Amino acid sequence: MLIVHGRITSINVQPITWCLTELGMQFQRLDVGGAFGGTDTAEYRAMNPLGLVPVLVDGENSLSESGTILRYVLRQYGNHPQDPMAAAQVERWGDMCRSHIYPHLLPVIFWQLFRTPADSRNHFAIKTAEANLKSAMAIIADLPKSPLLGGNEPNLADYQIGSLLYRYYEMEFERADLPALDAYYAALCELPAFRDNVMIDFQALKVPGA
Ligand SMILES: N[C@@H](CCC(=O)N[C@@H](CS)C(=O)NCC(=O)O)C(=O)O
Repeated sequence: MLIVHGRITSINVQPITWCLTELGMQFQRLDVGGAFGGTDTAEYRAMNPLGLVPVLVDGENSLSESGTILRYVLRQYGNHPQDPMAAAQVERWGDMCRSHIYPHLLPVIFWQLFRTPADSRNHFAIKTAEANLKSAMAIIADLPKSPLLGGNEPNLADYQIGSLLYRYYEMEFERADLPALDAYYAALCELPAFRDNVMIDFQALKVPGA
């Protein structure tokens, strides 16, 4: 059985468990990281020297980095295209998301609104991230030619982009008005595996005063 190390409130764990659930895989998720701890042991650092979640264990092998884990799972057990160019066409949107959406949404918007007391907020950083997200999300909103980026079933890009959207829509900041993105998110919200693994309340991650 596959083992996922990582608390379910982690936005990097959620795409992994969403994907495994969507594929009907048997797996066990262990509460590791955040308030649960467990990332500082020699055993854990051997799997991920950064001490971050998630880590996937498949038999004798372990992997870190959520994008790498997703690509492995989808190649080994899922629907990742065999053809290198077809695979790259999907991967580029996942990579675009990690380079041009994640860094504004998580380390800036989430960190400022949830992990920083209100009187210490960097409003310039928030405004800059909002502007960057508006243009990046407009590009994503233009992508779906069917309800999901991957057509009838989620693909790598859906897992990487879609898993950020719950926080994107739940946090209070200035977003672009993008009906196509709203429709894409609404389609994701119809998926039970998305609801169970991504739509996880994250209010408990707020620090006092935030
Ligand atoms: N690039 C890594 C980032 C992993 C990461 O930042 N994980 C966060 C949670 S979202 C973490 O482990 N934080 C420390 C903790 O939860 O103990 C990935 O994609 O897996």
